[in-house]
Amino acid sequence: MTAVAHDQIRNLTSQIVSETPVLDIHTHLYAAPFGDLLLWGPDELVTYHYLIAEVSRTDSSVSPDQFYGMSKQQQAEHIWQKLFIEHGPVSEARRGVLTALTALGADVSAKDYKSIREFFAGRSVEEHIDAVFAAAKCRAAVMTNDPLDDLERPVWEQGFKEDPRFKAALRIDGLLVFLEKNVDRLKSMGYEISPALGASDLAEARRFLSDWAKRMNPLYLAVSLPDSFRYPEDSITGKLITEAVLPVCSQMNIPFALMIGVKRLINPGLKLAGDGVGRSDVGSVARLCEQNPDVKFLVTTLALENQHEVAVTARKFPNLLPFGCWWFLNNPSLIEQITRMRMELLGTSFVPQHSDCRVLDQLVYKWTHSRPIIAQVLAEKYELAAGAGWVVTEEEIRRDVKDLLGENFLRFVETR
Ligand code: RAT
Ligand code: ZN
Repeated sequence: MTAVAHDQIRNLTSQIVSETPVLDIHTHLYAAPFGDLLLWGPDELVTYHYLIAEVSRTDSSVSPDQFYGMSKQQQAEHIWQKLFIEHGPVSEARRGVLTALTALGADVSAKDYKSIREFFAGRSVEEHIDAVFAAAKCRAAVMTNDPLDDLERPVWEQGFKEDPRFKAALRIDGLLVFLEKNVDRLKSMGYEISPALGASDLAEARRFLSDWAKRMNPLYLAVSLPDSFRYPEDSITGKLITEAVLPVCSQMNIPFALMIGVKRLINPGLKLAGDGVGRSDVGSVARLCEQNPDVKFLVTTLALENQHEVAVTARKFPNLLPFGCWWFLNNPSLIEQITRMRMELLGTSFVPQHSDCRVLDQLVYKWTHSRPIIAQVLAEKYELAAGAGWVVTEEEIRRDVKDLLGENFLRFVETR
């Protein structure tokens, strides 16, 4: 055992957090065999929907319709001009672009977007995946896999060579939230699920979930739900959760991930960039955990106001694992506040962050930005323990960091 001197705790913790490989438990990335579903490269990076929202309020001379009518290259050049050249890149999403470009070897100092684009030209996707995973020190990223996506489904049906850096998660919004839109698609896939949700529809929904869980071997089933979500609830979503999702999760021992608090399309013209946030009902999470002790729940909520209640609820339910600082919470000041509060209430028994990357290159910035914050909070807590007489050892720090950056999640998934 290597005791760490009080004045070394901070440096050593930072070093360990910065070098420990992370398992990223929620992304929108895909392995190479998924083809165009994997977004990568500078044009995708600069047109991330977080930046589309920012440019729409910074430059009103281009309407969202006009913006979406541009080519991807024109969109990227427009965003670069408005958000980087005409105004300082001080928002978290803009800083993220710079961090990623620089870490991947591009020179942003000339502020010339075309030369940055040029720098990446000619790379293969495989090379880029290797470069990004190495720079992000990421051991694996969990995808968001939707069997109702017509581009994605054939890849699963045909089969592909697995890349151990990409893990599956079965995303079920198409069934739980958008069933009405998907009745015909489900039928063409061999599942008769009418929104009336009679006994046979529910049996079919269970069959759909378990067939696809067998095919994908997902680490969890996942859904993103509005702030208005309640459990139990007499709605299509509520019935499907109670009668299909929970039984399948329990039988197959797969956790159910709920991402709660999105207000979809509060500005529809902005499309993917048009979603907002609302406060969720954490009492519903407590009821889910209490009434389904044999199901494991991964939960993240979008509103800052919900974070404390979720952490307190997790103290009461070992089958609840809070994760990540989701979307609008993925900002340094909020990550710090939320991580400190979670650590004070839960020790290390939570998952401090996930990236939510939609573009491969973002993996670098999301982790480069979060790691020092996690390290700082953790180091502060070790220093306090040391102040209270505890001899902090390097082994303890390494163990706890590994837990926070992946092992907590894996243990949770694996336990019965
Ligand atoms: O963070 C995001 O990019 C959002 O658009 C959503 O994808 C959200 O994370 C989700 O998974 O629904
Ligand atoms: Zn997401």
